Amino acid sequence: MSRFEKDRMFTLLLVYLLTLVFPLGHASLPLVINTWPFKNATFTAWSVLQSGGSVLNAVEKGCACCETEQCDGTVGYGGSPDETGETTLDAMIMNGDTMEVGAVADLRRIKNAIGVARAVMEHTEHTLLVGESASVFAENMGFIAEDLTTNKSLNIFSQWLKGNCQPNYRKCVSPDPSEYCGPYRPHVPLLRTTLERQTNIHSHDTIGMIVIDQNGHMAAGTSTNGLTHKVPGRVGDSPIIGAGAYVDSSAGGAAATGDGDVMMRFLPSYLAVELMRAGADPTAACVSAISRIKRHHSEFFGAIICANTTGHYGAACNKVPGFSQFHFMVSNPETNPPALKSVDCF
Ligand code: SD4
Repeated sequence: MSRFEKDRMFTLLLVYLLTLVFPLGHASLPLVINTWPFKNATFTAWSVLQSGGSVLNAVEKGCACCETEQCDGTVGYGGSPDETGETTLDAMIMNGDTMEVGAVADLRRIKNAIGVARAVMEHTEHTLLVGESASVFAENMGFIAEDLTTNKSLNIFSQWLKGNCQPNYRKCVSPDPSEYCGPYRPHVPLLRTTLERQTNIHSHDTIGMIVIDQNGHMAAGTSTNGLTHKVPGRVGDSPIIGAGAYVDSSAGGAAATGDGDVMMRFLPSYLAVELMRAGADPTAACVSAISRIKRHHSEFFGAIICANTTGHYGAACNKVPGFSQFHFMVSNPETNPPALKSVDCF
C-alpha cells in the first residue's frame, strides 16, 4: 500500500471515529458559527439576523465587533506589530449566493477592515485590494484613517527590539536572524538549516465566521491582524479566497485559523466546502482539510470550522504542544445565548 493510500485510509478511519465520538451539531437554522470563544461577535451576528438583517450584514457586523473589541489582541488595531512596529489588517467577506468576494490585505491606518472588504465587493469589480492603495481606497470610500498603534503594540515591538528581534520569520539571510536584527541580505549556504517555524499559538486568533439564514442564504468572512513580528508586506491566509474562508450556499461554508503561511498553500476552506458538496458531513470535511495539511506539515498550528446547507456544523484542529482543544462559538435556535463548543485536536 502506498503512503498516500495509507494516509487516506487513516483519514477515513479517523473521520469515522471522530463522528462517533463527536456527533454532529444538530441541524437547525439560522446558524452563526465562528472561530474561537469570541462570543460578542457571535451575539452581534445573531442579533443582526434576528432583526431581519442579511447574512452579509451579520458576518460584517459580527467580525467588526471583534475589530472594535480587539478580540484577543489578534483582530483589529493595536495587535501583531510587524518588524517595523506597524499593525496591518487582513479581511475578507464572501456572498455564498452570488460567489462575490471582497478582500483587503496589508491594510494600513483603517480599523474596520471587514467594512473595507465589503466596500471592495460592493463598489469595485475587483476581489482583493492590498497595502497602501487599499487604504487610499478606504479613505475615498469614507473610512477614517487613524493610527493603529497602541501602547500595547508599541510595548510588544520595543520588547522585541530589545530581545534582538526574536522571534522573527527570516531564513537564509545574513546576519543570522536567530541572533540578530536586520537589515538582512540573502545568504547561501543556509544559516538556519534547522529552522522551525516560530509558531506562537498565542499570537494567532483570527475571527472566521459563517452565517446561514432561515432560507439557506450563506455568507462567510474573516478579520485578523496576522502574525506578530511578521515581515512588512506579509499577507496571511485570511483574505485569500478558499484559504481563510469559502462559502457556497449550494454546498456549505468553512473558515480557517492558524498558521496562514502554511495553511494558505492547501486552500483548506475550499477543500472542506467541496467535500461537503460531495456529501461529506461537516466534521469529516473539516478533518480531511486539516489532514491534508498535516501530511506535509505535521507540526502546523491550525483549525477549521465547517457548516453545511442544513445547518449541521463541525470543526477540527491539528494537535501540537500547547494546543489540544479548539474552541468555537455557535448560535442557532437551540442555543440561547450563543454556545461555546470545543473539539479535541487530532
Ligand atoms: C494569519 N491565519 O494571518 C492568520 C492568523 C490566525 O489564528 O489565524 N490566527 O496567518
